[in-house]
Amino acid sequence: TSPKIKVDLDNSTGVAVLRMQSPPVNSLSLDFLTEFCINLEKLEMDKSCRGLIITSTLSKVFSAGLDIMEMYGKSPERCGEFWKAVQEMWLKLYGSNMATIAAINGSSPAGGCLMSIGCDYRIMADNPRYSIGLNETQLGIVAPFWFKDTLVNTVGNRAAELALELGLLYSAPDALKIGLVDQLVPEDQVLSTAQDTMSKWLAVPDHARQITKSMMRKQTIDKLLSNREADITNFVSFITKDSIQRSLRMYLEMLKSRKA
Ligand code: CO8
Repeated sequence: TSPKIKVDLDNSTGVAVLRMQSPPVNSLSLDFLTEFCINLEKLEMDKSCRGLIITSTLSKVFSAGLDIMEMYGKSPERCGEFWKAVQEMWLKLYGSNMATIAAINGSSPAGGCLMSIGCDYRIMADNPRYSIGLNETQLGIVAPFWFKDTLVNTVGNRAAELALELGLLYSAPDALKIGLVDQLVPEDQVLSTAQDTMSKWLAVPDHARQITKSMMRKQTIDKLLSNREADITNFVSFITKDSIQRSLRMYLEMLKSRKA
């Protein structure tokens, strides 16, 4: 199978661009997440890499979030393995020592939004047709506490409460209004703006930036680290329930029928 992720590290700037290239929608399957984590780990250990930009090669979609097929009709063991990989992706990204920027060049629902808010800064294409948000409740599922914590850390408690309870997907302009993204730029400038912005982040001494980032995020990360097994058990028992499986099936059917 061809790689779902392509990484280019520019040794002169110390900036890596990670491109998600898994059609049709960069959904986060177990394979995708495993590949993502391996790449992140490699960059994290590479002393010459100081900044990471995450973007998509697909037109219109950054990432559709977790692969719903990984949560539908799968064994509890497999669901547990999948969830562990989702946790790992978030732990590695949210806790990265690198400066991280999401160059959001398309829609970014649910897990795609989690990946975006796991970065230090978000630049989104100024296209009202693209949306971003944690829409879990609309699928009849519940965003776990660490999704919630990451959102609260990004937009504050009240905006997070509204966003999560209603499962809101925000258009790019609305996402900017609530601070879910930091900047909108024309679609063809998303990556170049991310590169320019990165040079500002990298002008700050690494050690000071890293300690500060850890100060801001450590508590949130430690909360998952000390509850990892319980969080997996919780996910598996929730997602394998008949009622939740029915909700997911209805949502999948809705997704398919929408195209016609
Ligand atoms: N997983 C699997 N397949 C998907 C997903 C997905 N997340 N999203 C889209 N697909 C499939 C579609 O069904 C379609 O399949 P097919 O071609 O066989 O009909 C194909 O990908 C293309 O999709 P679209 O035609 O919809 O593509 P568009 O370009 O029109 O739209 C979007 C792209 C906007 C990304 C749209 O596909 C969309 O909204 N997708 C759904 C996104 C979503 O709601 N994701 C939620 C995933 S759940 C999650 O990430 C967090 C879960 C937390 C779990 C907590 C439990 C306790």
